[in-house]
Amino acid sequence: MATIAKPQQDFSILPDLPADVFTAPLKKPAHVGDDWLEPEQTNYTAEDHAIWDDLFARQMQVLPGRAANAFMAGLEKLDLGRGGVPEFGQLSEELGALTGWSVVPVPMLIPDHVFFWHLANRRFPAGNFIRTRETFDYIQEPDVFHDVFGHAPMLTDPVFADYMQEYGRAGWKAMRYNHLKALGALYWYTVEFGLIEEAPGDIRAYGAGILSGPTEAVFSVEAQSPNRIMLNVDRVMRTDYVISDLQPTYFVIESFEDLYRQTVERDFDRLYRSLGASFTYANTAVIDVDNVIHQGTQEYLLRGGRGSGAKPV
Ligand code: HBI
Ligand code: FE
Repeated sequence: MATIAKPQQDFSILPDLPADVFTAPLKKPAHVGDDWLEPEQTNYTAEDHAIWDDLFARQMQVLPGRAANAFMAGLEKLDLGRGGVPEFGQLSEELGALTGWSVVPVPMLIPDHVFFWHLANRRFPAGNFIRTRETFDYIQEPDVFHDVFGHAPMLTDPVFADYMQEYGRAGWKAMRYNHLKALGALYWYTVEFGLIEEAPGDIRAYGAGILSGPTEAVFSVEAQSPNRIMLNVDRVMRTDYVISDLQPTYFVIESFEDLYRQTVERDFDRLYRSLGASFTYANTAVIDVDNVIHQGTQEYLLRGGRGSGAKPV
């Protein structure tokens, strides 16, 4: 049967996608090859560099005491506040020396299987552009600030670095089962919107989607509205997610080791065979087996969420 995962796939060159796998049609720009990599990094203007510096300064107002220690240490190790958009060659050398990862420029959102292939090779694809003053607060597509400020620091953590590579490998398996939505939920609730309990009662954010913006950095760890639930990989992979507003639920890990262990120990073949076509749990659900740290009021969502003027309380 063509959809059964091979035990260990070779990712040295981009594998062919089986014909029965569903993919979103993305139009490849003429100047990139099958790897979707830009020939070189954008030559950012002085204004672009100033935008990076202002975004950086804004985050530093809110991250201390709210971002995970591993993230703050990563910012420091990579010296991401040295001024201006980082040069990927130098950044990759520094990251490479720490965990073997590199950062490579891509024009836009790239196809899932290409994204996963880069991750499986410890390359993180980062947007080759930066937002403008007009889109300072909210952008649709991930730019270099989200991708580098948000994601690169965690790639300096050896365990998290391995988790991201495993995720890339797992992506190919999920695609062969046509259950990428389920694995996408795991990425969403960990890599993008994950929280970690660093000490009893001390909840910090490590997700890039949280840490690259000012509002959710506070909301995720302090607001009364959202649920905070200890992460269980099975439960998370059955949970719906929304991409355009503050999260109604965050999942909290006890350590990166535990996240890594839960992920590699879970038999995803078996899980995918048991899944239906849609998610079992709404993104607001609290279920009886959950280990709940905080049951949210959902006041923000009930008042109308983004665009309603509701305060992120
Ligand atoms: N492309 N550039 C880019 N950045 C992403 O984060 C990204 C992507 N393509 C696909 C993708 N993410 C998803 O497959 C995962 O987030 C699940
Ligand atoms: Fe991201």
